Amino acid sequence: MEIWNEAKECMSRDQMTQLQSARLKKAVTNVYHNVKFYRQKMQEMGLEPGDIKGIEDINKLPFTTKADLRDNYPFGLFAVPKTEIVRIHASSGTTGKPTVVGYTRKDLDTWSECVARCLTMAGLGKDDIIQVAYGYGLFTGGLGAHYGVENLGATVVPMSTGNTKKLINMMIDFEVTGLMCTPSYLMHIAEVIEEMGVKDQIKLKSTINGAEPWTEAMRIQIEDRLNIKAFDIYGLSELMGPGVANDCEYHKGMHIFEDYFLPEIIDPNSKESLEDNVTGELVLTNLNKEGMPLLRYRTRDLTSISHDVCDCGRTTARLSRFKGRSDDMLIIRGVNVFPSQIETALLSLDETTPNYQIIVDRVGSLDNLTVKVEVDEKFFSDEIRELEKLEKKIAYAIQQMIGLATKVKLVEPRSIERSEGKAKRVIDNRKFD
Ligand code: DLL
Repeated sequence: MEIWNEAKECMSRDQMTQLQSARLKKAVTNVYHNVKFYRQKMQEMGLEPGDIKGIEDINKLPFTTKADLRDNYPFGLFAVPKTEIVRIHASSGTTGKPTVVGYTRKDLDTWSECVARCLTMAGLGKDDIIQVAYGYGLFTGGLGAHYGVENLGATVVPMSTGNTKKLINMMIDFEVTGLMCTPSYLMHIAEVIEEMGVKDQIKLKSTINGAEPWTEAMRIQIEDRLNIKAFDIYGLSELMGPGVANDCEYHKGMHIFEDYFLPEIIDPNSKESLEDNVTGELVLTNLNKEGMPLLRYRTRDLTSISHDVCDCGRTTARLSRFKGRSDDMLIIRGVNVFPSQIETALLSLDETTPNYQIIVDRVGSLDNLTVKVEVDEKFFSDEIRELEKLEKKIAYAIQQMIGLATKVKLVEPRSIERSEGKAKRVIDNRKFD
């Protein structure tokens, strides 16, 4: 379906349901016959492919988890002979074996179509010059974005990460209009543009940023800072890579490409489906992947879904801004805290920057939360009393947001390490046995 050209997915809900049901039935038959792991799981559940009549039967099917990918390392979940696989990506988690994904040529075409749709949503087209500053390599960000730009017919500048000044100089010389990188790297690029004093030479129109959680406040701040439009892109290597969903110019959630990915939101504990607009864990099923199709993959990402038609006219379902991952959630003195809540509190104040780090320590049996945040140099030349006043003000804003007393430590600009990929926001020094 070549629908990204006009940038409006105008299928009715009925048409979409029909398409998804037909694709789901095919996908289930395919994995039953070609992936031992799914055949065994379905047999254990007394399920046959014919029992799945449409998407209304989705919750009869087994879930897939990251542990299943690791247990079947490296190629155990491939549904085609290895000779059909033309590319492999892998992500190295913090523990255990990496998770490996394989793509057929058709999978790569689908992927580049999805990324092209995202770029169209961000107002970019054939005439644009787009820098890709996600890492190239086993990470899906660089190459995934790259082929999407080429599929759109725009010009790709494959920067990868590593040299921010060179990126900015090329941005000026090539009159670059689009940039794809993580939101935290975009903040750093903005900082360096300001330091170099070249903001008025930049022709950038849109940036497409994802691979890590970021808040709406941060998106707006960066738009103002660089005078651009910034868009949120979601994806994960297990299902494909970047380009599963992207927000449009209304920024009221990310449109998910439902013709390729069937979304569900579940309660992570009871595993029951949740209604529209209720936050839970996103579960995704690949509807037409050949290389490594996954059924009901538990992403651990927390969001909600809406099926209302968007102001832009697109009829695809929308995922609300990600709250974080269930495994990023900190439990501090029994209270659930997400880094994104702290970011929202920090960005509600004029004095702070989005450069922060959250440190959790355990003293005796008590957990302590410290938020290190960079503030303008001028606060350090002021009286110490002023600095303490500001720390209290920030601590109060955070407490209002998370309901917990927090220690705030103000630090000088540039003292928190910058990231060119996914930022490390949390340092948890507690030992869990
Ligand atoms: O991060 C793919 C990607 C590359 C997406 C470039 C967007 C842009 P993984 O390394 O497998 O793949 O990490 C996937 O990153 O499950 C989320 O937890 C998180 N994530 C990705 N996009 C967003 C986003 C790539 N827009 C994991 N907002 C996912 C919040 C995101 N979290």
